[in-house]
Amino acid sequence: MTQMVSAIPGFEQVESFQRDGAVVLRGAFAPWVEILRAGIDRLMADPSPLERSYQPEGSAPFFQDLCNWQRIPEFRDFVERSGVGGIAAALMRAREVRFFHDHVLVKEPGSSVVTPWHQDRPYYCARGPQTVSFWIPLDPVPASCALECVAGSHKWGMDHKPMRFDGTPLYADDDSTPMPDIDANRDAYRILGWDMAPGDAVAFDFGTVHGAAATVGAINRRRVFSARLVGEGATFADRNGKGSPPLAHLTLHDGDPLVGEDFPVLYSVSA
Ligand SMILES: O=C(O)CCC(=O)C(=O)O
Repeated sequence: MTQMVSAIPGFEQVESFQRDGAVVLRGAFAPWVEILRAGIDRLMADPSPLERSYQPEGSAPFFQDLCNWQRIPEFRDFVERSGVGGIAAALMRAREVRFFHDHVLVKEPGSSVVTPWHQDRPYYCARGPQTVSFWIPLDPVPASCALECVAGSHKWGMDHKPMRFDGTPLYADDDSTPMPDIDANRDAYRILGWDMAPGDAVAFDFGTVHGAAATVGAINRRRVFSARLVGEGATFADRNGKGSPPLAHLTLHDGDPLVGEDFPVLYSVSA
């Protein structure tokens, strides 16, 4: 089978990812735009049980669904043939890379839903020293409603209190530190954001603080395919049934190596 493999990031991009916890990769997945769009059409016509969409009154929908790569052929094709594992390996400086999960986020123009500032790490049912998500827009997205990342926040040394996107805490009696009010104090942070073209990607660490504006006033859809991967040493994290993704069929225990057919090895260097 032929591969449609994207360019491996260069030294500067790897340094930026390591230092800032986020980097933009221009055109990295451009050959995959039409394929992933077709996959999203297929998914939206037949969402999974994990679909969770938001549509406040008067707003256009924000569709989300995850863990569909084994069911949607276009997504499986991307996982197996895009070379995303090699790109992740370069950015994380990893010797082995596993796929963690896929996540589709479609904000229709006119969605009032703001993606609040958060880190993914305290939500995920995986932890590890090497992590990366690729946020891949399939439409042009101006910086005003694209993903924003707080540079260096993956090295703040803490996970902030995970909240549901409706503003309630995910865990009762969670006394961990709340996320600071970044919007009230934007000048205090180095906030990274870019005008994005279809097939570009923002690669960011699971610990990086990130968010995205609403699409009120946007002229086109904001279809995003996100691929999340881990390097060596990743383990299963038991979050008392509230971990994301909610893969209820897993038999792993907290601290077990993150292995199994849900998490295929996409890249490996033998010693
Ligand atoms: O696309 C968005 O609005 C948010 C994306 C996000 O939070 C993520 O990919 O982890």
